[in-house]
Amino acid sequence: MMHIPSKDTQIIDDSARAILKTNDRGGYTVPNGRVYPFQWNWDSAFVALGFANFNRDRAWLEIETLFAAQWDDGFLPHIVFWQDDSGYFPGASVWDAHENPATSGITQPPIAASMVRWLWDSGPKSERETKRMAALYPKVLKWHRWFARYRDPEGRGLVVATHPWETGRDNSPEWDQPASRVDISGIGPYERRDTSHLEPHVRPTKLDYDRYLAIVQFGREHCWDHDIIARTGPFRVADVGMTMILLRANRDLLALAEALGRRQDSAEIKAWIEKSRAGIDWLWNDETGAFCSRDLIDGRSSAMITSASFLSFYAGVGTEKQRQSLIAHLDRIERKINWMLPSLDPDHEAFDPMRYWRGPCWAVVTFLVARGLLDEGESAWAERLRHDTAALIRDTGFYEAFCPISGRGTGGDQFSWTAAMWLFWAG
Ligand code: 9WN
Repeated sequence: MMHIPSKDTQIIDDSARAILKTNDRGGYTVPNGRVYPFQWNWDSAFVALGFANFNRDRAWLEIETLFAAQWDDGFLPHIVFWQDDSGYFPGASVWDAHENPATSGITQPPIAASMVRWLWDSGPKSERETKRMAALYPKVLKWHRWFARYRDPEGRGLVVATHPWETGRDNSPEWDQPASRVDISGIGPYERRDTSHLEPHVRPTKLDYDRYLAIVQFGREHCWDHDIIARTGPFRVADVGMTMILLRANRDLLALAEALGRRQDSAEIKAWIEKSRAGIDWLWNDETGAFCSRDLIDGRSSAMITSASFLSFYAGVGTEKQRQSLIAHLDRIERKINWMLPSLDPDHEAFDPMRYWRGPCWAVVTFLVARGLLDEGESAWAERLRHDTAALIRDTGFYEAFCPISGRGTGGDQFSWTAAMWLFWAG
């Protein structure tokens, strides 16, 4: 366990930098050396912001290395297996997706564009950095084109997740119902590695894993043909988190396109933004009073308030009435727990404060929500979220996530993106 000897900010800053250096594998950073020994897509994007605090070159390199694994059609995988490591399951051979480098066959929340913009905006805008931004720009655009081409089969302006792992919120109760129709009868025996590093009660269940693997099997059987997967796969959900994140990322990409004078691209990106703005209301659940994910197979809303529901502020969407309803939910939730922002509404029956995405607070999502609240004029709420995240890290350490009631750490420790969030925002 990471022991923080003093509450002195300088010492915590040093610890955060030390974590990023320790988890640096030369060009990319592992989320946690034991539990996640490869490069993860959205982790790396967040980690770049942490590196920017003390090594801007290294910050750019993190995202450049991630895009070095981009497929020819623009797809950006959720894991890049730069080297072998038997400490994680499912490894490269289970995915059987891409040879060199070996990757998974699914993607993750597209925040890279936003991180590239942050990186560039917060820097000297020197010739060197502008060149790096300009070199990344077409790759990010290509990824977003991939989303437009493959991940909106109904043309709604929303992002369809084809695997719970794509959402980054793996075992959110939002996926329980949509994943229940996944046929797990063909799953043979397998050995999980996560539960040998961490206590099983903080991880997804065996049933969750059976379903995760069955969906991987489907992708593999269809040679990772993303068109077929998004149209006929066993799990197809319009994810409120990925949708809001892509909408914001497109706004950030547009700012980069304009800075680079890419007129034609700007028109294309603006059209995506408009489509999403118009389509997003389909995710609004009037009874729940929140934006919720929706199962594309049966059209049902999850009717659940998760931390991702509040990303509408980050995306810059929602009517005044919708925003007020969400703020009222924050007021209610805040009275039920001690630290914001839990990943699930504590009043929901599935709330489980230590189990992964079913309750714990995750610094990265809290950061995005806080950023959105700040942008939308809710500065007191933004500061509350920052303050709570800082307190959790200060008192407990750099855990993967935190219990919103006791403040205890859950998941892996010495976690890269938690360290990055301290350096960039909370600390
Ligand atoms: C599967 C690396 C990743 C995060 C995800 C988080 C967890 C992986 C796992 O770890 O997912 O991708 O094996 O549990 O849910 O958000 O990117 O930190």
